[in-house]
Amino acid sequence: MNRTPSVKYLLRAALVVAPLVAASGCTPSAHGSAQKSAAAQPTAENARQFATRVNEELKRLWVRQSTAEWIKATYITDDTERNAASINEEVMGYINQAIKEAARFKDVQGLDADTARTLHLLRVSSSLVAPSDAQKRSELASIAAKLEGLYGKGKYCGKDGKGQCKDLGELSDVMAKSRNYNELLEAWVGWHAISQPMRPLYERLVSISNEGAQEIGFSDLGALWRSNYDMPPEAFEKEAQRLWGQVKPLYDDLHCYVRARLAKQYGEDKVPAGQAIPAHLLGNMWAQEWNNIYNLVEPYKGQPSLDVSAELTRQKYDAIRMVKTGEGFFTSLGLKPLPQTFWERSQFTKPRDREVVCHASAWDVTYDNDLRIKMCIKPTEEELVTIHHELGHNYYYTYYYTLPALYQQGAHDGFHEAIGDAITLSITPGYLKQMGLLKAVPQGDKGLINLQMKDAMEKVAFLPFGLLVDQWRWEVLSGRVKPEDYNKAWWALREKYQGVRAPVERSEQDFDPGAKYHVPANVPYTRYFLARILQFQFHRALCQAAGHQGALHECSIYGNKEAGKRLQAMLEMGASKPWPDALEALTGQREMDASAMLDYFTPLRTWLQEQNKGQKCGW
Ligand code: X8Z
Ligand code: ZN
Repeated sequence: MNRTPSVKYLLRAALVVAPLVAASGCTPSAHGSAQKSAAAQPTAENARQFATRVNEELKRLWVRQSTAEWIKATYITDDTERNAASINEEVMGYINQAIKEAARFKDVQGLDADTARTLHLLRVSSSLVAPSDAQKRSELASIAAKLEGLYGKGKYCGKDGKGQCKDLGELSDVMAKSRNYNELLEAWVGWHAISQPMRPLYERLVSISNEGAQEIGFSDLGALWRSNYDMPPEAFEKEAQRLWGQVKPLYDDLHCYVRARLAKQYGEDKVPAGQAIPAHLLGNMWAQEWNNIYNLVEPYKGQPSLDVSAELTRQKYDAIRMVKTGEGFFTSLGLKPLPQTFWERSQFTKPRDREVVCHASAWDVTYDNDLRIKMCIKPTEEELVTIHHELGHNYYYTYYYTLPALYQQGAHDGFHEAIGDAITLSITPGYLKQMGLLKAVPQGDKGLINLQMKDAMEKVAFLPFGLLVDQWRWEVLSGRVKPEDYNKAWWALREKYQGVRAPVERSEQDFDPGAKYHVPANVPYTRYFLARILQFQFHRALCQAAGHQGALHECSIYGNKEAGKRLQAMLEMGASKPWPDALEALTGQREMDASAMLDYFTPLRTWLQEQNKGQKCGW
């Protein structure tokens, strides 16, 4: 599942795409009331009133912001970009101001828990912060809009620029389907050229937003991002590395096996043992998920097909039917159906007559159960999985939309990303057969290994990519990596974590991080790494609630109302409590833990180790 096309979470909340900033607003009246409170004594009661007002003002601003963002993402023009930039500018101004005002309550004794949490969430509410200098704020907002626009409009029109242009969706099809080394290379190089013009803009974004982060007391913007996990930023850095340490051995085994298979396909000279794999051979533009080359690594031939895409095409599934299928899973758990407006307001397919951001995203535009998805759905399994992912976001929104604005978020952003994915772990061959999307359920050890391989090519392969995108941004934002080394540092991390290398020489003319949506869109990425781990932890807990006995990889919670209740209880909490409380409500555990993921893949792991005997693994 590579989810290619689009997202939006720029804003804060939901996840999905969060825009640039958390939304809030800086209208004169909003300012006015913030100033009124500034004049008040720093007492616990005044802090409470301030927090209430900020929630109300933020909600108004965020609604305006996400409305502008929605219009922009579904109709990219200079005008919609300018319009969104203008409200984002206002929101950033409001937040900067509100955070400074909140600082006066820092040493107040006896704050009630909700007020203290609200003031904390306010400080970390936005993934982009502007300094108080109005000119810089306006520049930042316009840069952020331009960067996302450059990505959304990106196309490759052939080596001479005069061929038929291909957008990311078309280039991703090549990456997924072609097995021709040079054709893959051309698509890869073609797409990676779109981000060259982003470089000076990104440099400026780093510098201005760091200034903003420093004004509100963070060492840099990356430190602000890392402060959003109910622990000090240094502790979070260690936590991410701890989790990576848990899963790296599994990744290494998969890498070794896949590289050997690729060497068979493309030749030892192109894919040498003991070295990083060329980034264009793994079926995905960013080599982030490898399931598109499953047929190259299939352990046992002659087992029943796992190719859901073929069935979707054969049965002429359209976008609506695919989304209805997704909704059907959630309602089978006893969760409510999506509102009628979801069907009226979503963008399901790519419009023919205008530029849009195709990267999938889920929204509650008015923070009031105004649920939507924005996708460019094609009839593939990958897209079916992405639909469940996006609906997971929508189900979070629908269960917390009555909370105050700053609580309308996931327990942390990785929770938001993990809900739909946890559900997809229940999309077993048995379920797919029931849906008429597989002819037969694979049986026995061979069937199981094939199935686990397919899962691992998506879930396990993703882990290092999920981690490294922000390792790069943290280094860039902290100033440890300078603009003259942006690209070099990117490839050093891709090699270190993924064991993947650039297929052709790169230089500092290139800006390869910008070819991944979340960089120009300024969406933090560690959330997806956390989500890959959390989704198995959630799945294990939901399976226990459903009374499942036996191996974790055999469980499906489809149709189980007990599991639905447990899930709903966590969703309803939003961000009202520190995330360990939410995790405990669902799983009984207070720590993120990859052991469920490792358990799930035990059969495959044993098999991989057998296959890799005598191989020169590592890179
Ligand atoms: O961006 C997304 C979702 C929207 S939140 C489609 N994902 C990441 C990506 O596409 O890179 C989901 C998996 C990782
Ligand atoms: Zn998502």
